[in-house]
Amino acid sequence: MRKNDEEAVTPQPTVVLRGVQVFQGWLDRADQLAMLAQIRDVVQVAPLVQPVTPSGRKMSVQMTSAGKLGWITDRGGYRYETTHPNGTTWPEIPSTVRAVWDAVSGSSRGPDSCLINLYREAAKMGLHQDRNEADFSYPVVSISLGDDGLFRIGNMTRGGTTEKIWLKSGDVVVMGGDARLIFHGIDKTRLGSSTLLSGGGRLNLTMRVVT
Ligand code: MD3
Ligand code: FE
Repeated sequence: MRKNDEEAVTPQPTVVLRGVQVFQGWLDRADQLAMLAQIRDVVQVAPLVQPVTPSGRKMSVQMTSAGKLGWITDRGGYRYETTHPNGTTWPEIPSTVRAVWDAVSGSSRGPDSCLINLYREAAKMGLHQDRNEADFSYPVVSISLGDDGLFRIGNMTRGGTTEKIWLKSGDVVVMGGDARLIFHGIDKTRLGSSTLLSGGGRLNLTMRVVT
């Protein structure tokens, strides 16, 4: 489709791994800084917390959310809630973050939730599926900011071979179709590989339709 046509041009991923689409360098440095400024405003209202799994293990990432619903975990289980553990309503999803959803999701419905994960030092995330949402026909869109993260992609069931790709600051990942229920995780981050975050580390923003 030509650029001036009314319907949006469907962007093409730079890499596709097992159906997971990676848009490398989607955001330039100025875009990333503008997004980071909006994330700072979110975190002032809804501070990052160190979550605990239902079995009582501390997660190594720090988390908060924006949007109508936020994903939380504690002794009570994995779930979405309408408020932060401190009782405040989650802030709105920042406009720069929402704009990425609109550009790459191919979905006419907006996201209910934006999970914000901060990886500092040795933080990582084990292989898991995202399945706390009601309808897996909607894609998940994720944005990487800051230090590089080693993203691991497995299969629709646990076990089997995996593939890895380093996600860099400004990369966008879309998991739609069959890839929506693929096992995935972050093995490690490359500390100091980016100067975007003043305290160092990696930020990941993940947008989802929940209900
Ligand atoms: C593939 N976060 O919060 S984002 C998560 O970088 C999560 O913080 C990782 O996995 C992070 O649940 C990976 C990329 C991602 C997000 C959701 C997916 C990949 C996905 C859902 C289905 C398949
Ligand atoms: Fe996930």
